[in-house]
Amino acid sequence: MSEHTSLSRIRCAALHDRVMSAEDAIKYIFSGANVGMSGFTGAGYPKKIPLALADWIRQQHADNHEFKINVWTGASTAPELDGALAEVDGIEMRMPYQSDPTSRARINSGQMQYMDIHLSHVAEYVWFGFFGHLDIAVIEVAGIREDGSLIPAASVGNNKTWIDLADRVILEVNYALNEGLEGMHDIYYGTRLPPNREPVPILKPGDRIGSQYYHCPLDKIVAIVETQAHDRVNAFTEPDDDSRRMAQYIIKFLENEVKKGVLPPELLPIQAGVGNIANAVLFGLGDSQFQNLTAYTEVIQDGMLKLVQDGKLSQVSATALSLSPAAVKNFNDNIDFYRSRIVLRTQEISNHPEVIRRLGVIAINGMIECDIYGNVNSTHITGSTIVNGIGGSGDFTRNAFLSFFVRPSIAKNGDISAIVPMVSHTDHTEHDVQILVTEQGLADLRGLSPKQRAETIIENCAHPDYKEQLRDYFQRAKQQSNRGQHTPHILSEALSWHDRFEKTGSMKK
Ligand code: 0RQ
Repeated sequence: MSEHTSLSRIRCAALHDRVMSAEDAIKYIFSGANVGMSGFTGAGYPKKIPLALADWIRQQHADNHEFKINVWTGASTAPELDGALAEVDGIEMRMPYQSDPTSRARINSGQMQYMDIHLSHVAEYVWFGFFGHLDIAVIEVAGIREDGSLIPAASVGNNKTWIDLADRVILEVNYALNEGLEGMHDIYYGTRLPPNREPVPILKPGDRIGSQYYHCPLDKIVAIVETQAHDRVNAFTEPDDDSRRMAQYIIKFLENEVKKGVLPPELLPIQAGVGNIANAVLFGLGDSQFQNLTAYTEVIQDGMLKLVQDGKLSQVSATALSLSPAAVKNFNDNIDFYRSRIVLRTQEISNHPEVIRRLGVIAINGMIECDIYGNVNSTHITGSTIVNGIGGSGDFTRNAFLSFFVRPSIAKNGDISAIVPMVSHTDHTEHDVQILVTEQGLADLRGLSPKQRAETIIENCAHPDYKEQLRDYFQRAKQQSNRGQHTPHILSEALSWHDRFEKTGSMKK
C-alpha cells in the first residue's frame, strides 16, 4: 500500500485543480437535493464528506435554516454517514436499505421517511425517474487513473448509476484502500433497460462482462476530497451452539440433495445473507466435505472470505466486501490471491433475477419470524417497527433454485417465538420460501400443501416452549366449520401473539 502523499492517487492531471477540503466540497450539496452516495453494508462509503455535511447541517439548523437531503445508497453504510446525518436530522428520505441505530430510531419515531426497496430494482427505478432526478453523486474510490477512469473501492452498489445520472459528481479518494483492489471489479455497461434490454451474459459466477473502472465525463467531477480512513464493519460474534446446529442441518440437507442427484457434488452457487447466523452457516460449510464451491452473492462477509482462503470456494461474485478489521488484514495481505477469485459487480447485476435463476443459486437468508404456513418476515418487529430492510433477500429468494431462511426458534430470552400463526409483516411469501431452519430442526416445505407445511414447521422448527400453543392454534383453526380449510386461520386470534408480547412482554400464554 502506498503512503498517502497528496495527489499520488489522482493520476489524471486535468483533475488536480478540483481537489479541495470536504468543507468546500459540500457547498455543492443543497437542501432538498437527491444525493446518491456510495456504500454497501459498511463498505465503500464516503467518510469525510458526510461528516462535514452533518456539521454544516447542524449549523444551519442552529440558525433556524431548514436543511435536509434525500440519501440514496447501495445498501447500509456506517455511523460516519447514516449515523451522522440522522443525528443532525439531515435526512428527509432514505432508500433503499439501512441498518444504523440512529436512522432506525428516527424512522421508527416517524421523523424520517424510508423506502425499503429490492436492491436489484433501485438502479432501474432511478434511471426511469421513479424517485425524481438525481442531483449529486458522492462516491468513494481507490484512485483516479491517467485517463480519468475511476478505480472502485470495497463496494460497487449503485455507484455506476449515480455517476451516470447525477448532474455533479464529488469523489472521495481513500488512500487507506489497498491499491491492489484495481482489477477486482466488473462494471457492466451493457444495455440494461427495457424495451431494448439484452440478456446479461453471465454463465458462471466468475464471468467478467464489463469494465474494471467507472467512466465519468471529467466536466461532471466538481470536487475531489482526499481521505485516509478505514471502512467500519464490526467483528462477527463467534458462532454459538445454535448457529452451529443450524449450519449442520443445512449441510446434511445439501449432502442428501447431492446423493439424490438434485445437486451436483460442488453444489450450485451459494448466496448468504447478512448477520451473524448467515456468517456462522458459512463457517459451517468450511468444515463440510464440499469442495470447489462457488458463490453468486451480494456481500462477502468473514465466513465467505475464509471459505475462499481455505480453497473451498473457487469463484465468488458479489457487490461488497463487508469484512471485520481482522478479515481486512488477511484480505490485504493476500490481495492477489483474492483478486483472482473474487469479482465485485454493480448491485443490479450481483442481484439480477435473470442471472440468479440461470445459475440456480442456493439462497440462505436470516429472518425475524415465519408463520406456520411458511410466510417470512425479514424486516419488522411486531408489524410496525423496521429493523433493517429487505435488502437483497427478496432478489435471491424469489429467483433461487433453493431458498432457505434461518434463525433461532426464539428471541428475547424465550419471550418471543420466531414461529407464529401469522407473520406480522410479510416480505417473502409461502410461494417463495422452501426450507426453514431453526436450532430445533429443518422443515423442507417443497411439495407440501399449506396444512402439511404447518404440521412440518411446528413439529420440526418450533421451540418446545411454544409447540403446544401452536398445535392448539392450528387444531382450532382447522375446526372452524364456517371457514375455508385450505389455509386455516382464526383471523381474530392470528396476530394476538404479537399483541400479547407488546402487552405482557411474552408471547407465552
Ligand atoms: O435485536 O439486537 O435488540 O437483540 O432483532 O436479530 O437475531 O441478531 O439476527 O443479525 O441474523 O439478523 C432478519 C434482521 C436478522 C437480518 C435479520 C431482534 C433480535 C435483535 C436482530 P437486539 P438477530 P441477525 C442480503 C440479505 C434482511 C436483509 C437480508 C436482515 C434483532 O438477516 O436484516 O436478508 N435481513 N439481506 O433480538 C422481535 C422477533 C425477533 C426480534 C429477532 N421475532 N421478534 N425481535 N429479533 N427476531 C444482504 C443485504 O441485503 C445487504
